[in-house]
Amino acid sequence: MILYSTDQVFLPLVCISIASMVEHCRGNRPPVTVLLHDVDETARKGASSFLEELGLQLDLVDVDGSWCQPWAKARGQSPAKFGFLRMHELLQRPVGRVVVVDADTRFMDDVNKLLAHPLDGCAVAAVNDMAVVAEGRVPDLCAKLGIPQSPGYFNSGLLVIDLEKWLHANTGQAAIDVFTQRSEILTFNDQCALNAVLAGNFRQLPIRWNALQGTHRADWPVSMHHFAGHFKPWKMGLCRRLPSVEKIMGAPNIDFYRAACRSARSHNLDPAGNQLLETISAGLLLGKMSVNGRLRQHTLRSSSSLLTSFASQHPHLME
Ligand SMILES: [Mn+2]
Repeated sequence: MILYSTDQVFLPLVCISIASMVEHCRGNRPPVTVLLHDVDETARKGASSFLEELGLQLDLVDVDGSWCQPWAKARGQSPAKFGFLRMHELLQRPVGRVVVVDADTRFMDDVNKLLAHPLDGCAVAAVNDMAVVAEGRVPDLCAKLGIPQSPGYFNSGLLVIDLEKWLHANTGQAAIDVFTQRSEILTFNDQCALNAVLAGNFRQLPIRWNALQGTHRADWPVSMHHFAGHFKPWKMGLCRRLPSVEKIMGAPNIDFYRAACRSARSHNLDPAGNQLLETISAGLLLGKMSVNGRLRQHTLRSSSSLLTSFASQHPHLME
């Protein structure tokens, strides 16, 4: 089972991520569940007609996200971020393993490999967060969460979960309890909460499965792009044509999202959504300054020597 949790704004990107996943499936296509938070009828119909063409076993599940208020709102977060923590109540078919995926992702490899990946008795497998590595923040974040520095701090953009073990350890509820009881330890929301609860008890996946934009070197292999950084290939307005910006996002990714967004729009799904303002401001001085700032930060991160030392210390994660 592949699981996405979204609100209306990110629904088009979820559809695009699913399309990229299907494109790279060699064997069976795993069933897909999308948890929908505050999605209106037009967008729901658009998503189901877009996804219908992919020939999937698909469950679109409407979720009432009010259970995580007021703390989600207080943190400025959409309830969609937390839906997967209660997935066992929401999934509509029996499942052993769940791959939880962010909306801002593009698959380049067969997701069935993750469904078969050994978990060595762990409830969760995930990829070390290389942005956190690049910025040298692993020691501080781990200390704040009260967890060991090894095997490190993972990114929650892609999680492989053994549902039975996850339920047995009450992992989802324990992460929810962090929000209501220990929220002062949190820096990155659900990601920090899960890292705190698992306390290093996760199986490390090769970093190719969560290739974070901005900290993934051009010569490292990629099984899934994660555009969590400052540059989004589906937006950026005209700035995406700047050679420096295009180089970071990768021309093939820009082309992929351009075509995918066109297809989404033909199903009445608008990936630009509320991003019109950004498109307009991108041409203005403010936009240019913010792009320059992002470029500076990108250069700092991507040239960090901590990335190279991580790579040499963890050769098995670089394959
Ligand atoms: Mn993300």
